[in-house]
Amino acid sequence: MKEIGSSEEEIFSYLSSVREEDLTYDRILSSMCTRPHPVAIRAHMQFIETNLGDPGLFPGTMGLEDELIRMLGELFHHAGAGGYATSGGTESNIQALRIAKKQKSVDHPNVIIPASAHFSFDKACDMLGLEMRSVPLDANYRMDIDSVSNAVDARTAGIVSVVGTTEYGMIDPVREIGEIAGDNDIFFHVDAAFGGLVAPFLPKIAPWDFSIPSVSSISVDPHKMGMSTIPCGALLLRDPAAFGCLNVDTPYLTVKKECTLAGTRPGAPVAGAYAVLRYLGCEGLSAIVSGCMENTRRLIEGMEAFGYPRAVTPDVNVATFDCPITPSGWRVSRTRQGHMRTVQMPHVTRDVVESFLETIGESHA
Ligand code: 0PR
Repeated sequence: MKEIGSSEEEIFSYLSSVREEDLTYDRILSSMCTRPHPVAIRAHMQFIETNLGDPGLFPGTMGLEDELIRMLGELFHHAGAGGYATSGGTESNIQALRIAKKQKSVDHPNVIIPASAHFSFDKACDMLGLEMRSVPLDANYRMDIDSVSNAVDARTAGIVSVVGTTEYGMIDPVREIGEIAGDNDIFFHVDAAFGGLVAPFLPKIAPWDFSIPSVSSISVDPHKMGMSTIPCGALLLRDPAAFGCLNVDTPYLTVKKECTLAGTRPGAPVAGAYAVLRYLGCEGLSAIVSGCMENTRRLIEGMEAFGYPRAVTPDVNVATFDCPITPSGWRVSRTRQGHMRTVQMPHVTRDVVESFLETIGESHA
């Protein structure tokens, strides 16, 4: 740090130049984040100094967090769900597995996760000393039901399914896997970090949320398809009291116990998420999801016309292709199997899709 401070002008001109090095979302098809909605940005700025880590000082913001959780709980068919706003899917998944582990007091506990699970589960299992039993997928990249049955044993503390897999955009057979969890009385976590704000708005969809009695917890990230400011995830529990096993004493705070992973927690993205969900309502979110799904179908159709077949027909707005080329000037990613992976986020409009296909056409020619 310099001895003497710099002028604001100097700093902000430097910051502008740094920002210019960043990519803009226009040509990014590899991300599950998007430009935050203007309403989210406005609410975020209004709550910029709030800290949910000491909620007694910010009772208004704490109430807003409760309202956000209630909105999400209702959307997932359980208005009485407990929950709190996390920094994203990683924290939600870690916390869910902490609870699963605490509820099962056995030596060498294991958790069963699909091979498609996000790498946050590697982190969670490493931190928690859980054996991670990764089970294979079926031909459509969904968690294989029989493999789950075979992997369960007396030391299984949790089963995880994914709604909207990171790589292929698939929804696991939650009901069937839920039956296995229910029959064996095992904590069942649904990672809907991406799909939690997509699946409720899809026209034809099998139940996947708290409407399935054995679903214990759900993670969902407003900072992905909820167009909220980063960082905003949420962990919801069917039984709010189940958070109690994570409580630590916080003697000098305004609340005497805390179950969250982070201490200091920003209220700003919570306000952002609350505002954007309330502003859009189910109608607005449905319109956004149907646009993203329409763009996904158009991209698949366009790519196949060039001879690049889809890897699978996705359940949510993630399209993957057997396509070895990477169009210049665009960001796409590659799955572990080497497929081109694209995510049709709200910033990936119909015009963006057409322009992407044009570049593919030029590279193809
Ligand atoms: N669960 C699922 C199903 C996810 O897809 C993700 C992240 C997580 C959990 C973890 O969420 P956080 O990253 O919020 O902790 N999925 C994206 C991915 O890994 C995250 C991402 C977003 C990566 C934007 C890159 C990017 O540009 O691909």
